[in-house]
Amino acid sequence: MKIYFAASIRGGRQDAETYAKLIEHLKNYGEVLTEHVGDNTLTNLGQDAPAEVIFQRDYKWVKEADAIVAEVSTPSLGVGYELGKTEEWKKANLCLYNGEIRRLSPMISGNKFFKTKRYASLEEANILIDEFFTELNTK
Ligand code: 6K6
Repeated sequence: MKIYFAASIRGGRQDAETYAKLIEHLKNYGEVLTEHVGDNTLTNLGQDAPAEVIFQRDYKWVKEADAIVAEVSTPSLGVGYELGKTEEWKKANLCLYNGEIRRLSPMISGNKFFKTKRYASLEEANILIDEFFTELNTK
């Protein structure tokens, strides 16, 4: 199982620690292609790789992923784009949101294709991840 974990980078890194913990849990279910998203040392100023290289690699990874798990609490253009591709390519998905769901973009919360789930604690998020993969693996 290849898992693409999507979360804000340029959009803001205030939840980077949560991303890292979610990634640790996701590893119980497969290979997480995007571990760098949880890297605490990655600031919103960026890495050295040229944008084209990052884009091409991430595009390919979204395409080959079996499941996309996105943390969507912090608005991010990149995550929005990746979710657009997720829908185009009909990928299994879970969009995790920590906070008031009404603040989430209606382009995600209003789209029934996306499996959007609200969580209040890391434990809750991990349970939602467990439920998602249990359902996916019994399909
Ligand atoms: C830019 C800023 C920090 O690091 C960078 C360059 N590194 C990236 N490396 C890999 N994936 C990236 C990078 N920047 C954005 N992405 C992808 O877009 C990730 O897969 C995230 O899910 C998403 C974040 O988008 P923004 O718009 O918040 O950056």
